[in-house]
Amino acid sequence: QDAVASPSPSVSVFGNERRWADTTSYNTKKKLQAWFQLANGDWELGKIISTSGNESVITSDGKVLTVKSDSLVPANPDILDGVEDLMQLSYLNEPSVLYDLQYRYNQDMIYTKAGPVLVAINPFKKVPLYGNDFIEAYRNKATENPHVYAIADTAIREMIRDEVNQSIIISGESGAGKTETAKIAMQYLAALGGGSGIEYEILKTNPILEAFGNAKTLRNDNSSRFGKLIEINFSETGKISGARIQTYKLHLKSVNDYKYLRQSDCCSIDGVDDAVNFHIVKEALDIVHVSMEDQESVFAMLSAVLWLGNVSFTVIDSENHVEPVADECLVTVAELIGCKVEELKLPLSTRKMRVGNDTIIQKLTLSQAMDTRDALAKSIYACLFEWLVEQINKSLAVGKRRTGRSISILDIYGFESFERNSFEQFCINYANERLQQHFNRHLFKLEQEEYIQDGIDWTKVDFEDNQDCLNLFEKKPLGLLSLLDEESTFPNGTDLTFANKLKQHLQSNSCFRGDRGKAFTVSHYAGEVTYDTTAFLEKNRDLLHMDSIQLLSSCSCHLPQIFASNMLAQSEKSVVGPLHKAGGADSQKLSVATKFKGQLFQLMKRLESTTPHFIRCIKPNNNQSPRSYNQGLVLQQLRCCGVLEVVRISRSGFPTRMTHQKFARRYGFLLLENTNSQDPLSVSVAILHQFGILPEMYQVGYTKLFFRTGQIGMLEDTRNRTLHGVLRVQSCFRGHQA
Ligand code: AOV
Ligand code: MG
Repeated sequence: QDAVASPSPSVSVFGNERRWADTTSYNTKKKLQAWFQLANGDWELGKIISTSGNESVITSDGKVLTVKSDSLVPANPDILDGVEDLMQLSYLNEPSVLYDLQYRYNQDMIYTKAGPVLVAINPFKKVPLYGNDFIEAYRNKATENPHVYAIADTAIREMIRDEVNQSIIISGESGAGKTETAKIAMQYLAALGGGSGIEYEILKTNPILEAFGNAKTLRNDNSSRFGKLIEINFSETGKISGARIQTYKLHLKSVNDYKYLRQSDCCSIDGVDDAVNFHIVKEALDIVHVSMEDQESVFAMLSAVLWLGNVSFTVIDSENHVEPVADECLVTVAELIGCKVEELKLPLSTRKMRVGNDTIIQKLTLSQAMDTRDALAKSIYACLFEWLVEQINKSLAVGKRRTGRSISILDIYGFESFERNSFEQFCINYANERLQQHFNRHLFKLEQEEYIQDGIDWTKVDFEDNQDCLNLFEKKPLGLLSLLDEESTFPNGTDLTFANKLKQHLQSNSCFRGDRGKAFTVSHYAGEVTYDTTAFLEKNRDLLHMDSIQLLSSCSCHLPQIFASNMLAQSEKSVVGPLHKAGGADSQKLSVATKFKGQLFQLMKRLESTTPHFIRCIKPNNNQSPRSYNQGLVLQQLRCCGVLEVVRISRSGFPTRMTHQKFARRYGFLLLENTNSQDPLSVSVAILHQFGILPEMYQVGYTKLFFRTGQIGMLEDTRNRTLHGVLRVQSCFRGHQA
């Protein structure tokens, strides 16, 4: 069962509408099946009855239609219905891929391979694919159906075999099933590497973090606004020895969340929601061994954040300067964080500024005071979250020795494109652009380089390199991020001046287009996205001031103190200019976008030292309903994650490779006739001949043999059967001796 199909497809780009198409000449004379497009964009299957000129008559569902011949897209023969790897399709085009996935999805086969990538379609219902029996089947290689378990299994095996750390990178839209998929992968790793008990704790970290994330954002589920990397450590014997969680939080929770909180229940939030939160989070904290005392502090901080949101202000002079109202809210916050009411009032109504050698105290206007209050609430919450993650990590770091290997699972938000795209989408899409490059580099560049290095004749297949787009973001001083930071520090900078600056400097970049007013468009690998710069500057500025940090550091409770020293450490690290600029802000801190970029680079550095395995989660409909498959929605996601390109590249190459030595050693004993030579290459060639592997199915490089998909499987089968036969004979023999 080989995936190499003929005729081989070629690629053409028809703009965004049909980024990918199979231009294989299509013989319409035969009564073949073909896809034609309905007015709503969906593809439907038809049979060609006749063709004259450039029009074809087709039947579909009992109807007879006339369509333009060149709008028809070839469909695969029925025998290829529901193939488990898209590489096996003879005609590789969008409708065929959509159909294959749908065919499988309708039979609860939610997993399909796209070459090296696993596509997972959210079933939105329980599917009978998990649990111990399935785990056993994948562990014993009793099944080859695509599955998260199979990916996890490969990761473990490659970790042990190659002694290289592994990563499983899971991406997709909100609700596509990333977190579920991560849990399923962890389930498998825990089953195979379990024994120490630590695996149960690891499995529980997800609900802990999610419960905590939800606890804060209430009805607005923002839990995946942070990327999450779970690193599971294995000992030399392949047992789980510990784990580490790292979050890449965007710090992007919008101020609206807080307003929403305030509006919903006002001061009564405290009692109601804390009761619910208390139960969920308490259980979680017990599991990660957070002491009772610390637990109380955690809830005190959570309450402080909620109460802080309710602090109101009153105008105190003719210049609109304000002071916080000393009501129940303010008093409670002061009590919870451990300071005097007056001490809390100060940073919420004034700001210390250095001018030359003098310190002046500036009074805040209402909007400044509200921003300061929200920034403080946000920071306390972010610090609390980070602190919690740290506690979890301490609890999971059982075997501190970092001798073994690890498998990291990355659950990260996928590419986003909405009607209106703001700063959040800007950051998320930038991150995905980086991840896409990692993906490209791994699958394509490394692949090609290896062929070339080994002297293989392999016509280069072009792939969409997104380096230009990354340059658009990262170039200094004239890139999107640099210009954003620059404009954010200008006192007179506005969203409009920012947009104008972009148009002025970036118009020549092919990935950039300035639009009318405050908008601009970026050509991402996944398509064009138009961003609205409204609130970009505000969201990019880190609004937390020194005064607030100082307040926290002087509090009598220990958590605020820890938070303050963490914030100080962060801002010291990130000071770009002199700490106190004359006439400028009280301290210079890194912008949100720059911090984000720093974290992203750290993440990429970690990932680059691993062998990646990719899982793309797809949401088949927007209603979370089972059995509903929206072609347009699925197609858009497939394009976003480059699934089609991957298949095309993979099946035109030689994905399996092995050194001459290893090949000779692994299969040499299967030779029926002894070769005269001990030379690995001669032995290898003899093996290839004996098994009748066709010349077009492999290539001999300087150091390695390269195979088309499916070829090595047959050799492995023979090897396993032979080995097992030998073992059986041996054990029989031993039995007789006893
Ligand atoms: P996400 O992680 O991708 O979204 P989740 O993993 O939380 O999405 O999945 C959303 C919901 O889809 C889950 O609560 C399940 O009901 C369902 N689901 C996903 N995968 C499966 C599966 N394999 N089997 C059964 N049900 C599934 V987000 O964190 O919002 O970005 O915000
Ligand atoms: Mg999630």
